[in-house]
Amino acid sequence: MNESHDYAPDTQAVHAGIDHYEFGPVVPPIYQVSTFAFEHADHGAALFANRQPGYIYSRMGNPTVEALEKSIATLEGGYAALACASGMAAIHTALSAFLQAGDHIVCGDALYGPTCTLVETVFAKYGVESTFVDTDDLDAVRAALRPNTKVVYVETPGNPTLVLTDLEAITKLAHEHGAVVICDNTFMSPVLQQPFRYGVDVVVHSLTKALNGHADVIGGAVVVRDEAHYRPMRKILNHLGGVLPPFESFLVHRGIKTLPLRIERQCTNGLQVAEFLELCPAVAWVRYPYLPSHPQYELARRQMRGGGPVISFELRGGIEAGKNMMSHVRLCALAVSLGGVESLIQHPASMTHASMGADARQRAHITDGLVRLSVGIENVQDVINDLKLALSHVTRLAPDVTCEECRRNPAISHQARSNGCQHAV
Ligand code: LCS
Repeated sequence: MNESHDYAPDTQAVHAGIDHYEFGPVVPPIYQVSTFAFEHADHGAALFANRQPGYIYSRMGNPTVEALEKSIATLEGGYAALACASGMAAIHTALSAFLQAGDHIVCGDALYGPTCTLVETVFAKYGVESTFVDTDDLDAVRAALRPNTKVVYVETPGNPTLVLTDLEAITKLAHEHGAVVICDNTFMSPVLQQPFRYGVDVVVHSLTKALNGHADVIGGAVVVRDEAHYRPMRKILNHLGGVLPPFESFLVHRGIKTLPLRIERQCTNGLQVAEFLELCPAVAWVRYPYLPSHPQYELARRQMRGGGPVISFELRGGIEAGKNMMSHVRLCALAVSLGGVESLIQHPASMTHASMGADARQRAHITDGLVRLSVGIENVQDVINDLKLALSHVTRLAPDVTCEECRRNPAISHQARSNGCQHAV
């Protein structure tokens, strides 16, 4: 579908999707239009009948949006991409293309919270059954598959636990059962992981994250591996209507040019920050795919070209310690989202995964004390210094069972006392 597939990924990031436009601009102009005039009635009829290439109406196609779509399809090594209004719009579109009443979907239990909610509320309302399993456990996936299972949906690494799924193994299993595999590749981006290499059928992205990278766009994409899935998927998107507007497409396409550079820096920073956190007494454990302590380190090295920007960690002292730390960062923003140039820190149980409910979070091993950090492209020492300072507030609450003051002072809650106390500074 485009000509850049012969180049290396970092070259593709700069050039893929760029076409020849009137007056020779080197980037796609922003076609900020809703509709395109036909030359005559037969021309309009030919476009509608798909007998001739061209543009009709921007919900159905727009040159600026198409340039972005070609770029994403090239980077993923897919047949084509569809730019959507958000990551959730992309997931809704992709699931709608394969599911109908009476069907069943198997989902990983570690997914972005609203993805679980979409399946368990909207698709359930339409008569689609679902089973959530640990997709790291192939036996559990095999046991969950039913004759009416049409889709196996995974996110790897999972948000926010960073549990990995073996894409090659799960795809083989799903295909044996006649189900398609949809993989959310938001955390890795095509720079670090290309699910089509492992036979995955459809990739979805939140473009809001690393692909745009600058915290100024909400967007999503569906990427299809085969031509057979392209037309039906485009039709669904056209009818659901969640398309990405031209200006947002322009911004994401601009962001993609620096994606490999940004990701490289985020991987270097991410590993250094993860190593730092692992040595902090206030931190109970750290999850980062490229840390040898990650339970699936071997798989990470095989399937991914780097650890990515996201680190999860558990503070000793649970939720109170987490809140305390997050309230004391200065450089890292206390904000949701991830994968951008700036470091962001957040608390999944009360923020991104609150909509899942406590039971679903427990099933997905999202503990109340889990903190998620997305490392940006800043100087890594500045990020580490910021975390060090914030953690020093937690350390002040480190367990001190010998503190007389604590024992005497009834104003300190049991929770605070079990976390330690403020008198032990
Ligand atoms: N997929 C993943 C893996 C995500 O992390 C998100 C958003 C989405 C899909 C949905 O994308 P959106 O519609 O927001 O473009 N994740 C968020 C997060 O972890 N914090 O804030 C949003």
